[in-house]
Amino acid sequence: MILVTGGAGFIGSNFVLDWLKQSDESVINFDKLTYAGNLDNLSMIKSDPRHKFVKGDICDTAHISQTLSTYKPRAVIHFAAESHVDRSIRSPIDFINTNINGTFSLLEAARYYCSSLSDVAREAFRFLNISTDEVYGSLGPDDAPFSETTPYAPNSPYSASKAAADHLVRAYHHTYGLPTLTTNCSNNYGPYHFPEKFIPLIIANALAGNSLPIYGDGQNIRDWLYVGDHCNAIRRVLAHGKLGEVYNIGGSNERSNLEVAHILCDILDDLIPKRGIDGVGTYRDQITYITDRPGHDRRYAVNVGKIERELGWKATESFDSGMKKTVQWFLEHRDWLMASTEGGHKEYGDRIGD
Ligand code: NAD
Ligand code: TDX
Repeated sequence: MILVTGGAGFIGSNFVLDWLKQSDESVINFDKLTYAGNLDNLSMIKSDPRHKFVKGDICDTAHISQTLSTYKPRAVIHFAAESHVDRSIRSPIDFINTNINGTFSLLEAARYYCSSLSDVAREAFRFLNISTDEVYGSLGPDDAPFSETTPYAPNSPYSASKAAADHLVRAYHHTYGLPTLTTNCSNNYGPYHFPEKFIPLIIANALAGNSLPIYGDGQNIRDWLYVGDHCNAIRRVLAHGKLGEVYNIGGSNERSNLEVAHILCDILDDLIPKRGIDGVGTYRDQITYITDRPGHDRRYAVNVGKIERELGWKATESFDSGMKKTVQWFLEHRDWLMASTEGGHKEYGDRIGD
């Protein structure tokens, strides 16, 4: 079996669902269930005996060690993190605790677990660290996309904490021989995306008749990847990645935030037309420019040459089809969207006053 951390979050739950569709191998899902973790994401596999949920904190080394020695997974795939840049700006402490100290605890537990394994099992064991393109910092308009050799230059408490985790993973490979792999992926979108993030937030606010908040001039660029393509890439890296190596993953879909908002409004106009005073209206009318995010990275773009060349991975979802599928999914899961929006705002609001 494999063990995933953070498997009740956005990417982790997509990964667990995908994994069980394609494999008979069981999954241990170790998750603290923060505001971003939601077992409803996994309701489809509620009674599937191949999925075992363990509620736990990755900062708790003893609990992880006990989980590893009970289930004896052949791999750890580490998704668990605090993942929202705006929250990291308001209150960095949880990012330091989970992303840095939590990854350290997990590495320690994995190191001791590994040393207890037989030669054959140790040889097969993998520790796959799921990271982000944000560790490379911000690109200018004419800069080449990030490659695996781009120097780290994180700009937010979130990306700095992910960079620290990546360095620890690297050090555990070089110093202790832990069989690690790291992936640095660009912005994901798709089902179960938590509605504090840009794409689901725009969809949720559009449907609720609220303003669609665009930071600054709306010209910041992200490289969007459909979450299912990310899951495929992770499986590929787990199966064929070279130990100690880093693989960048991206969608080669660079879009400004304003373009993304326009695309979402146009899809919604098509699927669920808005009634204006004179009988016609467009969701674009709800777009509102607001104060920029402090330290807002201007542009991300990822060079995916290495994973394509060495592991034969290629993104299969086009941006157009992925966005349509995503909007459709949210329209079909409005209860999920409303429940997540309410839960997230309550928690976020509580913290704003801290
Ligand atoms: P998410 O915030 O949706 O989910 C995070 C999950 O981790 C939740 O289920 C949460 O309960 C769990 N978690 C948080 N702290 C924990 C702790 N201390 N112990 C155990 N579980 C804990 O995040 P996501 O968007 O799914 O991102 C998953 C991973 O992928 C993260 O490491 C993130 O940095 C990385 N990543 C995300 C994106 C993206 O676009 N979302 C892109 C590249 C990389
Ligand atoms: O209300 C908003 N208005 C707005 O203009 C929000 C929430 C965001 N934005 C902008 C900021 C970014 O330029 O949209 C862009 C995307 O923002 P987020 O969805 O918050 O994502 P980002 O900050 O790019 O980080 C995401 O991608 C990389 C994930 O949250 C990270 O976990 C991942 O590592």
